[in-house]
Amino acid sequence: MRAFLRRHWAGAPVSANRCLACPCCETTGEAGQRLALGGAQWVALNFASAKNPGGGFLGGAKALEEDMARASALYHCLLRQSEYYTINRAGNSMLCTDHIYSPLVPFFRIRGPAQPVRVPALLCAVTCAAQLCYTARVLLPHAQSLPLEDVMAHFHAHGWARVGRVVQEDTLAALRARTKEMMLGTVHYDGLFFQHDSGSGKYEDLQIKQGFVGPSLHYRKIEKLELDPLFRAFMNNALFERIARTEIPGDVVLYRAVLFAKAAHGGTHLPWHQDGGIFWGLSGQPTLQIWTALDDASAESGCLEVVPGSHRGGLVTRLGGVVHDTAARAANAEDHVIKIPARAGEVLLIHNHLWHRSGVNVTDVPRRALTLCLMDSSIRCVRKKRAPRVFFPLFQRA
Ligand SMILES: O=C(O)CCC(=O)C(=O)O
Repeated sequence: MRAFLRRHWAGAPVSANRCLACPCCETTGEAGQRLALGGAQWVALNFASAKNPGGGFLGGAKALEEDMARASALYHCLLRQSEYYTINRAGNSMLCTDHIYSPLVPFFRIRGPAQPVRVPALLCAVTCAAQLCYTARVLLPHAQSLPLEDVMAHFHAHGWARVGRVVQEDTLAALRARTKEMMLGTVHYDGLFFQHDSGSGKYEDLQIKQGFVGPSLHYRKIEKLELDPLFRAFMNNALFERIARTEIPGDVVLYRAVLFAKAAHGGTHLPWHQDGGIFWGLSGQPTLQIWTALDDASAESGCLEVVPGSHRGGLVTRLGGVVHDTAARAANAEDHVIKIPARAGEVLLIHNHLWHRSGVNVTDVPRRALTLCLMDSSIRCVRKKRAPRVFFPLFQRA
């Protein structure tokens, strides 16, 4: 038996699941089909989720494991190994050394559903938990046992809370580098959503529905970061799971993973707003957002500003989104606003209904932050105009 390995991890120049540096530039399924023709028995290494069979396959994610799941019967083989997933979901250790061996898995597609093959190739697969090994390093050691009681009490009372500075410097550097690669278009995933700065710094001048408009460091927003394996591994960390478990009873899914960026001497004013309402097209209202500073976010670079306690008033309009000037004046928002500067690596919690905003960046360095909105998997997409969204499963109960 021989083994082959696809390089798709942090730092590799990837586009979805294709390796630009590799001379053959094939997916695992493609390489397997080709090699199987030679008659030898090959083993494919599946760098995988330790908690979810197929990783984010059902939610449409596109890294190595998901690509293999779409091209083969591997997902069904993994579903039969429930003990492996039960143990890993329940375990406190962030390191996982076990693996699953699946002999003779039929690979019946080259890539997507449109490319079935006439004769399926039979490959063996070794499924190894790559992600948990990475999450062991994404946070500073004290994050594992960080007490959360006071943090959550502050969050409930004021609508926001400081979790603390918990992210490793090399993780921040990797996420910042990946952000830049996505903005410059050297790393690309189908389905990433971009919004460029307005140029004037005014929110009302933003162009909607333009998406990626070419290489630029002046994108204010990138959404669907769960498509990127590096961001996905970061958000899948044990501290965020502990936070989510304090608020969300069932399986935890991701409503959105968004980068909010303000380039050096750039950015766009983000007015008072709430994150929810009819506009979000959901059967329930999410309440938990985990915000991580990738750079220092000072008053000068456009840190978050909030009206403490405003979440208790619920949504200002049923539609949600921007809180209009009349409502802000009526509530004397300017008398109550506080700025929340944050250091790179610091994590904040933001209630979806808290009035929050941020300004432009007048410093020489960028200010980028990742915000994750988490919710219970029982909340459904109720939009009618397009097919309902399927939300990315982040933390599942055993
Ligand atoms: O970071 C920012 O500027 C805005 C963040 C935000 O609106 C959010 O996390 O919901």
